[in-house]
Amino acid sequence: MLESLGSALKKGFDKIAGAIFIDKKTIEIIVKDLQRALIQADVNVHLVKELSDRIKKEAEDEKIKGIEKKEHLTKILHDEILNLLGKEKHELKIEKGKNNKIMLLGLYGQGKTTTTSKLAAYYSKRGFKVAMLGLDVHRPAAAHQLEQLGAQVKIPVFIDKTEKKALNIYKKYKKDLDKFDLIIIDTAGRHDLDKELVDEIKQLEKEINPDYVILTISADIGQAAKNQALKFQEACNINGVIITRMDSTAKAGGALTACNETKAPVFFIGTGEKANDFETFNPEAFISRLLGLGDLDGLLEKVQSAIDEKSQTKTKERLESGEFNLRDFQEQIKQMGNIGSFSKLVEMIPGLGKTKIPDNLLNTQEEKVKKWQHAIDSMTKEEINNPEIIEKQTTRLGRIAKGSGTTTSDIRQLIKQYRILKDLASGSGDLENFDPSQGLNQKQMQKIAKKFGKKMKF
Ligand SMILES: Nc1nc2c(ncn2[C@@H]2O[C@H](COP(=O)(O)OP(=O)(O)O)[C@@H](O)[C@H]2O)c(=O)[nH]1
Ligand SMILES: [Mg+2]
Repeated sequence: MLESLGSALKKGFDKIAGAIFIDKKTIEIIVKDLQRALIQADVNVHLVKELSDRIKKEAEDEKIKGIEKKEHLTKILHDEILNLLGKEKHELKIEKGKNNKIMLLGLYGQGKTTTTSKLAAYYSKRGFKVAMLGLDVHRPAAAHQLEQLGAQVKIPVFIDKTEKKALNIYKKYKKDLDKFDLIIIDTAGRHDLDKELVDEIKQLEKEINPDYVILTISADIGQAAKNQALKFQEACNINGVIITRMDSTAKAGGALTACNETKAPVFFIGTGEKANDFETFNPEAFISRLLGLGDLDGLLEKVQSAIDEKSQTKTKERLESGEFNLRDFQEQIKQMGNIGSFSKLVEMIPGLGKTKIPDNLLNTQEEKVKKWQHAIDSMTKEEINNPEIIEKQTTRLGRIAKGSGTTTSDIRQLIKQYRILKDLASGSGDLENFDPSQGLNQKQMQKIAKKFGKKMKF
C-alpha cells in the first residue's frame, strides 16, 4: 500500500539526516522527489504545489542553522504530509446495549457489501452483538453475497431475496434487529448518484435514523474521491467515509488526501478482500508505517545521531574553500565507521544523490579503506597537500607503498577516489558516460583532473 510514496518519503528523511548541511539545493532536491512521489500517488497537483511552497519557504529560513535546521526540515516535512492526510484520528462512537445503526452508501462496486461484513466482524470481535441487514434490492445477487459473507464471519444476516422495496425489508425485521447492539446496513448502489438513488437513501435515512451514514469509496478512483464525497455530502448527510481497496492501487494517496480536502473523516480503510483486511485510519500511525519507523521523535533522533556535526561543518568549509586535501579525506574515511560506507559519505554531499554515481565506484571495502589510512600515514605533509606529486614521481609512490604495506596501485586508487570525491563535491563531476565495467577512462580522468587542477591550483 503506497510503497513508492513510502520509499520516497524515507529517502527524503534520509537525505536530511545525511546531508552535511541543508542548503537551498538540498531542499529543492528533497521537495522534487516528494512532489514526484505524491503525484504518482495521484495527489492533486495544486495540493502538491502548495505543500512544496510551504516546505521551501519554511525550510529556507536563514535564522535556523546547523543541526537545528535538519530537525526543523524533518518536522516540516512530517507535518506537511500529516496535514495532507488529515491530522486527527476519527472514531465511530458505538456503545454496547444501545442498538446503534451504521448505514453504508456508495456507487456500484465501491465495496459496500464487503465492508458491511468487515465492519460487522470488527465490532463482533470487540464484543458487540452485531447483525447485518441487506437492503440492496436492485442487484439480484446482492442478498446472496451478503448471506455468504455473513456465514464466513459467523454473523446473522437479515435479507429478503424477493422483496423489491428496501424499506419493507427493514420494517419486516425491525423487531428482531432491535435486539442487537449494532446493525450494519448494506444498501444498493448505482452507476451514478442519480435522483432515484438519492430519494431511496433519504427515505431510508428518515425511517431507519442511523447513527452513522458512511460512504464507501474505492481507493482506485484516486483524487476523484473528492467529487464523489462532495456529491454525497450534498445529497445525503454522510458522516464520513471508508476507503476500500487500499491494497490494489497506487492511487490511494489521492483518495486519502481528497477526502481530507472535503473534510470527510476517514474512519476505516480496507486493505484486502478478506474480513480481516480492515483497519481504523490513524494518519499519524499511517505515516509512521509508510516510513517504516517510529514517530517524529524517531526521525529527529536519526537526524541527531547520523553524523558528527562539527566534523561535517569543517569538511564543508574545506570543500568550499578548495582546501580539501588527503588528510581531510582520511578524516572522512575514519568517520565512515560511524556512517557505514563510502556511498553514504558521497550521499552526504549536498545535491549528490547516490543514483548519479555508479555503484562499483562506491563499492569500497573496509579493507581497502584501511590500506588507504596506512598509506596516508606514510605520506609527507607535502604529499598530503599535493597528491599530484606522488603520481608524478614513482619513487614517492614506491616509498609510500613500502612504508605502509600497500601497493602502488592501492595508492593510485586512493588518489583517484579522493579526486572523484573532491571533484563531485565541487560540482564539476562528469560521470555521465561512466562505464562501471571499464572504470574511468583516460578522457574522463583527464577532464576531471583538468577541472580539478584549475580549481585547486596545483
Ligand atoms: N483488494 C480488495 N478488494 C476489495 C476490498 N473491498 C472490496 N473489495 C472487492 O471489491 C469488489 C466489489 O465489492 P462489493 O462489496 O461487492 O462492492 P459493492 O458493489 O459496493 O457492494 C469485490 O470483488 C470485493 O471483493 C479491499 O479492501 N481490497
Ligand atoms: Mg453490494
